[in-house]
Amino acid sequence: MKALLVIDIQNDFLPGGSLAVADGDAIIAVVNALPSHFDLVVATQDWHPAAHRSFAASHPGRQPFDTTELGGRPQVLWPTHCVQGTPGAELAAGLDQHRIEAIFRKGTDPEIDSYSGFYDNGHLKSTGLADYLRGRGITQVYVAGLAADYCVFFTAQDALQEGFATFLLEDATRAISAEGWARARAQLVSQGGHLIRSTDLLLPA
Ligand code: VGL
Ligand code: ZN
Repeated sequence: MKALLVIDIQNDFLPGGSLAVADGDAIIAVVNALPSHFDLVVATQDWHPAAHRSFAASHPGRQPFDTTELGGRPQVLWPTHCVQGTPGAELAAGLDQHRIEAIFRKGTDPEIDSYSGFYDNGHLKSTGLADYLRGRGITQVYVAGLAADYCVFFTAQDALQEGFATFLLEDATRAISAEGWARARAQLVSQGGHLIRSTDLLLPA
């Protein structure tokens, strides 16, 4: 059984948003065409409290995209984004949500960031996504959404680690940093992940 994970397609990650991913809106039509190929569609939503420690605004004197440490881990300080209950945190209006059966929210603990849909960045707490997928008989996970080099990458990496056959839909994602994404995609391939395009879903298996 195959699941599509739709990662963080939220207003703040789209052009005009506070942590806009260049060309991020271009993936929406691609993602909207995917669900018919899947047994299950699940979404994630970055969902931060207003004073989240990953925000530069929570660190006086620091600027967005500076790096620091948080809980002993390297941390990029982000512009304030995806604050719980704000328009920027909503899934994109153009995203077709009718097949989305569950939405896993993450980044809710103010003290730790959470890129992956499965675990926080310290792998301290699970969102329950892995058990949910296993409970639905899922063995193959396909990942799409934003941003390629952060939440999509870490979600795909955890999916591999959880034992799912893992496919990243390259034309259904966009990155914050081209260099970061180049490193991340090489890492995924070295860990056994598959990089595919949505048109590959039309080919016989
Ligand atoms: C993301 C940075 C901070 C993402 C979320 O969805 O890729 N990136 N929070
Ligand atoms: Zn975030």
